[in-house]
Formats: sequence, C-alpha cells, structure tokens
Amino acid sequence: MRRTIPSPSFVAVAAAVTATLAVTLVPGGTAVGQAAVPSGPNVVAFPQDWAKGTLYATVDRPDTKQYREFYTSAEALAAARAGRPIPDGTVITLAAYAAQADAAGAPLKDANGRFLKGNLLAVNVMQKKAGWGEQIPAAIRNGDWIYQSFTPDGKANDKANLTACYQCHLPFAKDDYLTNMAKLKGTFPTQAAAAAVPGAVTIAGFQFGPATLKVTAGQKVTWVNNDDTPHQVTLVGGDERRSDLMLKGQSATMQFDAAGNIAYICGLHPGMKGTIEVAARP
Ligand code: HEC
Ligand SMILES: [Cu+2]
Repeated sequence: MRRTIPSPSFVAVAAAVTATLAVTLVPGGTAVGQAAVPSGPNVVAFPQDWAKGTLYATVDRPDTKQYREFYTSAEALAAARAGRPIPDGTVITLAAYAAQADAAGAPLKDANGRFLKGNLLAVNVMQKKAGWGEQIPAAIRNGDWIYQSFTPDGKANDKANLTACYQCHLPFAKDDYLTNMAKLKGTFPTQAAAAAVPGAVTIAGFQFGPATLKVTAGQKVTWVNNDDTPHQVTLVGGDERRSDLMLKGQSATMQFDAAGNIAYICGLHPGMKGTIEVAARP
C-alpha cells in the first residue's frame, strides 16, 4: 500500500517567525550573542496524518530516555535513497515517546535490546519550502528547512527552543541537514569506531569512557565520538573551553597545563559528565 502524508495547509503566520537577534543561552549555559528564532507558531502546520506516512527509522535515546519514530512521504524516501534532492514541501516528523521504564527509572528493553514505546511526548517537525530559509538568521539557517515542535495534541509548543533545532542540525549541512534520512543513501559519516588510545576518552552510548581520566600537566587529551549523535566537550567551572561539535568518528583535543580536577559535560547533552584529573609535573 502506498502511504503518503498529504501536504499540510500552510498557516499564514510567517510574521511570527521574523528572525530576531538576541542573547541566547546555548546548551551548557554560556550566554553568547547569537541569532535566535522565536518559539511559537510558524509556517510549519501540524502534520495531522503524520502516523500515516512511511516509518523509516526508530532511535533509542539513552540520554533522554526516549524512543523515537521518524516518518516522511514515500516520495521523499525515494529521493533520499536515490541520492536526489529532497522534494520541495517535504515534511519529516519525529515522534518522541517516553521509553517505558522500571521502578528505578531505567528504560525497559525488548528481546532485541531496544526501548519500549511509552507515552507520546512531542511531535517535532522539519519542513522545507523554497524561500522559507530567508526567515532564519543566516548564521544558523538550515537551507530552506523550518523547524517546529508540537505537543501531542497538535499545538505549537511555545516553550520549545527552536534556535537549538537549527544549531544542532547545522553540522549536517552537506546532507541537506538530515541525519537518519541521509543514512539511507549511505553518505552519513560512519567511520569505523576508533580504537582506545592512551590519553583518549571515547564517547559511546552517551557516556565518556573513562569517566575520569588522569593526565599530567602539559599533556593533551583527545575525545573521540563513536555515537551517531553529535557531542561537544564543554568544560565547566573556571576554564570554559568548548570543543567543536564532533560527529561520528570525529575527535577533539585540548591541552591541560595546570594541575587540578577539570569537570566537563557535553554541551548538547548536559547529563553527560566527565572529569580530567591533571597531576602536577613531577
Ligand atoms: C541536541 C541536538 C539536536 C537538537 C537540539 C535537535 N535535533 Fe533533530 N536530530 C538530532 C539528531 C542527532 C537526530 C538523529 C536522530 C536522533 O538522535 O534522534 C535528529 C533528527 C531529527 C529529525 C529527523 C531527520 C532525519 O534525517 O531523519 C527531525 C525531523 C528533527 N531532528 C527535528 C528537530 C526539531 C524540530 C528540533 C527542535 C525542536 C530538533 N530536531 C532539535 C539532533 C538534534
Ligand atoms: Cu552529547
């Protein structure tokens, strides 16, 4: 059976999306002058029949204890598989569900080790239409894609941080800002997992390993991301250095010259925590 999402009616509220320049809190909490996108209703209408589209991927997210389903039209999937541009008007829907959890809050898993679907939490949508990108500040624009986050009953969530949608998808520019869908044509960066190296921290399954690394002052530390999800090393307390976003297979390096314990988090997933113990030079 051929199942597609009918093109949604476009609500003429483009004015509400007018880009503004403001001081924004980026994940990790550092205030920086940055282009911001206001939350609330915009040109993306709730895709009423999203669940009738084609389900093309599911993702378990241990960091947020969510189970996610991804839907789009048959036309868009055919284009992605063939490596053709994603058609104008395409709607991609991310249905975020709470993972079912045990009494201690740990996600339950099925026979394949995958999360089990709980309550629907949010319906996140990206849609592209020629010219729409002009509504978004150039620094964070994602081509002609516009993002929106809806509550399960179909209302635009006016507390959603839409600026973060653009910032986080920006590193995927060469794949038309797509992640799972880009994988369908096999161009997603999937370098082999790097072998553990002394002085290196491996990021896998939303964890820094080892969580505590001991080095000597003057030494460099390298982080290697083995997750499909991007991560970003962000030092906290005093030294506020922040690495570039690391996609799968990418690494970042920082040098530590002073003795002491350096705490850090992931700038995108602040629940991820690690420590570098820097010993004085002998
Ligand atoms: C922390 C970084 C981050 C933020 C913020 C973010 N995304 Fe994403 N997005 C991802 C990643 C990584 C994926 C791949 C699947 C996953 O991990 O859930 C993704 C996948 C998607 C997809 C499916 C794309 C595909 O190729 O399959 C949609 C749609 C989407 N996000 C919409 C949104 C919307 C709407 C927002 C803002 C409300 C948003 N995203 C915010 C990182 C982010
Ligand atoms: Cu992270």
